[in-house]
Amino acid sequence: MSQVIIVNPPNSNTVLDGSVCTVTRPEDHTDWSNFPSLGALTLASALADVPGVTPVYIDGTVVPWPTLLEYIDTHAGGILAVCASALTATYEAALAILAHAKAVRPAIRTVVGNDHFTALTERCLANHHACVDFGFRGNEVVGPFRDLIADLRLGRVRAPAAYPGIAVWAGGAVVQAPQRPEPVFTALRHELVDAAFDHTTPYKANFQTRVAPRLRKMLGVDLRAGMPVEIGRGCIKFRRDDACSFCSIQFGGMWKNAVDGPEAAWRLIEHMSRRTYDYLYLTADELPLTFGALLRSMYEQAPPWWTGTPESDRPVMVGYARADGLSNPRHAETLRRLGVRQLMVGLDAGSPVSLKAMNKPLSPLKEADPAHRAELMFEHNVRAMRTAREHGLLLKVGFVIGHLGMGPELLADNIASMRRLVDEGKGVIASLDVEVLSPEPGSLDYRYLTEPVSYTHPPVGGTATSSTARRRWPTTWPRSCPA
Ligand code: B12
Ligand code: SF4
Repeated sequence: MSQVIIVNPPNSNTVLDGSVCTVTRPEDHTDWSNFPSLGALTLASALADVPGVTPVYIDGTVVPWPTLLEYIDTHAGGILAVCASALTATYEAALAILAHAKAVRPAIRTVVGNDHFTALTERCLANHHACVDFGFRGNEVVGPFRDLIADLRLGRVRAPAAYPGIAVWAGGAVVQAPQRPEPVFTALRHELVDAAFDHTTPYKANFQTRVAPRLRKMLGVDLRAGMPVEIGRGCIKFRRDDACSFCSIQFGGMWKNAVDGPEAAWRLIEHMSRRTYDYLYLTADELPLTFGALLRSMYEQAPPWWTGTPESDRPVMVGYARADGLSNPRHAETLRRLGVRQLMVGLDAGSPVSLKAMNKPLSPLKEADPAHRAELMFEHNVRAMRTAREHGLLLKVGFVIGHLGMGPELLADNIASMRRLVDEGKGVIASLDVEVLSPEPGSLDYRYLTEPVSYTHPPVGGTATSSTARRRWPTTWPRSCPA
């Protein structure tokens, strides 16, 4: 059997000297290394039935760095491929792992995927093709990744078109194959989590010290263990390729994807809760506006095992929502009835100029007086907090402060607006995460800083669901902006 290692690297700054911390420090991140990495488990599970291949799941956020590298040293002779998931914060660590594998045994093949690679494919391959043999862009790549590994096991590699979503360095240039749609992968093989290393013990220990006490205090529930659950992925704003300017989520070829209806969603939730996970982290980037129909039909078709379980014994769900989705009481009620107790919500506060600069509104501001629209959005946020309070939902509020072109006056305006909102949210805001803008690769802000002022936002795939939108940044800023 050949081993194929799927590794979720730790944040680079935690393991590599000189690598800067560009995100919240892991020790300050309440959800850090509390539960299995769904992306890595998905890819490992997809390989479980490939003949001659043993998938090896390693989460570098709980397995110590020297142990991880040592595993590659010890098993080098039997390793077919090392595959790493790369976010911007983890990309350098991912490269170090792949370079290590190549140094130990050059015949080991290396594969990389996830948001950082998707956003910066050209640059990653141009600069690092010495240690990256294959990359995959976007989310819908599980099938092609499995096909690639199966072919590598047979000692062959076909042309890129055989692996939709792949990107390779060939003849001094990047060669890519467009993504194709595929269903959300749900056949998870949980036994892989502890097959090579005991991940569960540290996950549970972290969960018990970070998440469980907080939820006990705020909701009065005792929780055992957490697990991310993907009933859908996407955000309503991706539909028109109109993400907030700081958003670095790479949706790839499909702006939204979901499991096949309410029964499939319930099956997944039942599967998780039967495995004693009682804190389910719904990974969808936005729930009420993007997946409203699915959530409503889940509520209408709730299975007997769920309706027959007392509310206090049901798993607690957490997820993401836009404030304007939550301000609708119908949405809040559906979420609450489905067992969602906590929501991560980005607040849309600020001056009209700031809202526009961050591309926050769902519909264009031009339709009405911008100041009036900003006030309406503010009201939406106040209503969202009121509705959440009425339905017993706790909010983890996020706010990005700063945007390109912001000056002292706008900063003061935004802080004042934010403070008003926080006052309104007393008793319903469980935690507040205020981040200073740090444009990450893949975001509009990053592209604005690194590419010409006007550009075409390229679709990753060629599917019907991707769109091409030409977006122009204001070349003249209002007087209060220095740019
Ligand atoms: C849930 C989540 C978390 C959870 C992870 C839970 C878990 N253990 O699984 C927690 C809260 C722990 C977390 C932590 C972090 N996260 Co996070 N997270 C998400 C979120 C909302 C969903 C990810 C997810 O599970 N999706 C479902 C799974 C199945 O998909 P996936 O992981 O994307 O993997 C698929 C593809 O990407 C691809 N793929 C992924 N890896 C690989 C590797 C190979 C070889 C191949 C072929 C394919 C491939 O195939 C997979 C199957 O479809 C995303 C937003 C988003 N929509 O992506 C942010 C997001 C990925 N996180 C982000 C960040 C910044 C972080 C942190 C760095 C934050 C911090 N301060 O430390 C840490 C990193 C932790 C680490 N080292 O792993 C950013 C990344 C931005 C960027 N450009 O890099 C995102 C996009 C959110 C955002 N915009 O801020 N996160
Ligand atoms: S920041 Fe949130 S609301 Fe804005 S585009 Fe990204 S996921 Fe959607």
